[in-house]
Formats: sequence, C-alpha cells, structure tokens
Amino acid sequence: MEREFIMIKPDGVQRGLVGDVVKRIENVGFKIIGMKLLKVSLKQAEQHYAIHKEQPFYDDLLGHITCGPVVAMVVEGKDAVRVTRKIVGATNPIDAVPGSIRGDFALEIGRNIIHAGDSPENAIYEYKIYFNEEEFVEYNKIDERWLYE
Ligand code: D4T
Repeated sequence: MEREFIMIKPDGVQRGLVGDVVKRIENVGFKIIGMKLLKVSLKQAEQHYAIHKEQPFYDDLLGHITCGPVVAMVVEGKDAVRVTRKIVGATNPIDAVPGSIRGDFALEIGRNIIHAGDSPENAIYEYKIYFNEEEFVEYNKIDERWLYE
C-alpha cells in the first residue's frame, strides 16, 4: 500500500475545515496511520518547501505555513498519492474542479487549504519532516475486504 502525506494548512484550520477535509480522505477508503496538530517551525517549513526556494512566492509560502496550527496526516491506500491529488484538486483553486477540496473551499493559490505530496517519494520526504516512523499506527480497517478486490 502506498503512503501519502497530507497537511491541512493554517487557512484550512482557521476556517474550520479540518472535519470536511478528513471526511473526504476517509470517504474514499484511505486509512489514517498518523495525524497531529502542530505549529510548523521555520526549519520544518524550509525543508518542506526547499524545492520552491528560488520562487518569488517562497517567503509568503513560509510565512503562511508557519502562521498558525496545521493538521499533518499520513494515509495509506491503493494509489494514495494519485487519488489524493485528485481529491485535493489543482494548485490554483480557479482551476480546481467543483467537487475537489480546493474547488469547493478555496479562491486563491496562496490560501488553497491543503497540501498533499505530489509523488510517493516526495510524500516520504515530507512526512519524515513531521513524523517519526514509530508514531505510525498499523491496524486493519474493517472495510478493507470491501474496498479491495
Ligand atoms: P502544495 O505543495 O501546497 O500541495 O501545492 P501543489 O503541490 O499543488 O503546488 P506547488 O508545489 O506548485 O506549490 C506549492 C505551494 O505554493 C503556493 N503557490 C504556488 C503560490 O502561493 N503561488 C504560486 O504561484 C504557486 C505556483 C501554493 C502551493
């Protein structure tokens, strides 16, 4: 099973959207194996967004992700990265289709509610910034035999 890293950003937490986001991730059948509320440190933010270091929006990105609590999650499931990215929707909410999280809840690219790893490798890189392997809880979900052939 693939793992995906998801973060509900400070705008999502402040707007009371934690439940809506988690519901959509659970609905599709993914298993939550790690979940925490935390305030991202500058060091964590720099690691997380290292790839965007040269971008003009980098400072705003760091400022926003560190400005208040976030909810960090790791989920497991079949094609977890590709499916989560579909549930999340396009980076710019203008392009995110209705029915996706960003399409339904966001208007601006710098306030797009949620982050999700864009490849299995990046998801692992990112969740290691926020979680130790020992924090993950392995268990069987009762619907697994009905979700998977
Ligand atoms: P994240 O990483 O938040 O899941 O977003 P995406 O994977 O969908 O998009 P991204 O890495 O290209 O962008 C990271 C983050 O930067 C913000 N952003 C992006 C911004 O504020 N202005 C911009 O022009 C771009 C391209 C939004 C998401």
